[in-house]
Amino acid sequence: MFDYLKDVDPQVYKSILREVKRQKTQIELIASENFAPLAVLEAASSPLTNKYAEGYPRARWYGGCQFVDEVEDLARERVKKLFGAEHANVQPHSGTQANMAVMLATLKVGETILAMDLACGGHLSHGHPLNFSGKFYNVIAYGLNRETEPLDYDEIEELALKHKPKLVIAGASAYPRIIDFEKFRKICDKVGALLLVDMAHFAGMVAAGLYPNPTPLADFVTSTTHKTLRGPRAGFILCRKEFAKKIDSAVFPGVQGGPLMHIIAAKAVAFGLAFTDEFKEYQRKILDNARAFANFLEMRGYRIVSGGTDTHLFLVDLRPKNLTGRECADILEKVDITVNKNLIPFDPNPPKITSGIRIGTPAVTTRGMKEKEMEMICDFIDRAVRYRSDSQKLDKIRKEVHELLEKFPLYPEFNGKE
Ligand code: DSN
Repeated sequence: MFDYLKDVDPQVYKSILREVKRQKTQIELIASENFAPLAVLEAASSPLTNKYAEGYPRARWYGGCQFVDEVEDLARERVKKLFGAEHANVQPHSGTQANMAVMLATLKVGETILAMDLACGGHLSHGHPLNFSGKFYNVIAYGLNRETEPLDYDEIEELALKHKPKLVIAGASAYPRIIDFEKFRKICDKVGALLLVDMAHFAGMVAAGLYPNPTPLADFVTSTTHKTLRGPRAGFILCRKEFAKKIDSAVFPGVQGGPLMHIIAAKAVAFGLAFTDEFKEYQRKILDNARAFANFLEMRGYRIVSGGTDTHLFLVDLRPKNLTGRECADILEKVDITVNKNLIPFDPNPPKITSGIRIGTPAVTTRGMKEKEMEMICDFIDRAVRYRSDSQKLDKIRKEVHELLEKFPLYPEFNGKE
């Protein structure tokens, strides 16, 4: 790998090697990250990057598009079949751009969106004041039940009746429970709102039948492709036929120019792989690992938000350990375990500090780890937290982390030397 790059641009080559080495030698627990299969990486680095293909298959602005048309058709057909959708647009470069296109297709500036508060687990592109969605639209935020921490559907309905949103968004980046799409549909029908489900985090589990499929109930479904779906870094939109034209024009020319055809090829590969029994089995293991992991941490005195998880991720409330999320993430980085600090519901700390961390199991499951290894990682975390001021003990844990990772090799093909 990188036979040409290392001579042509040694600086970039070396940085890539260092990053690959980091990925190999750290336990990756960031819930939104994963390791794409080599076939996906190959497609993403193919000469399809050379092709301009503004427009859609058989309706392009440039000549020479017959083969990239084949690729985009494959990606569209596969993702439609995977989720049972009437129409798919596979051009969004990211989940945020997918959401942006849906909003452009459905809302006028100043109209009202009802979406989950980022502080309760929502996403930046669902109406955060610093994001386009919060700047262009009137955003009403819904949250969680303070006692038990699942979504508060009564509150969502009350807010919908009061504010009459044009678009309701369901979906989150830090919510460990199953979202009841039927309840959302009923609320939307009551107030005449459109329903957008952003399934970026749990799309792989939907594909495997382990999480309810929002596609038959929602007007629009958006997603990324690089989280549980284990594809390239990108997005897509599903919708009913009646919205197909609006969505396609909102993506191009609405919010994007030329599509990234090499990435669309990589999406087609990932969608193809998601039909396999091996992929379904993989999603089942992600879930088993997340549940086991949360349970092991709970047994060591950490509070798990909402008491557990139905998905690939969970949130850990660190207050019983007198630790903030930022402190914990920094300690774990010292032993080569990567997590992100995360607000917990009704967090007394600000977003740059937080009282929690978010843990996800897609990446460690891709490396082949099972419940036994989840227990070992829990033990590393707990010891690192307990001995956080003892650098010798932290060094020992780091060594054990590396020993564990050596048993679950990642990308043996990328073995270049600096
Ligand atoms: N930033 C992603 C996450 O970590 O959940 C969502 O876009």
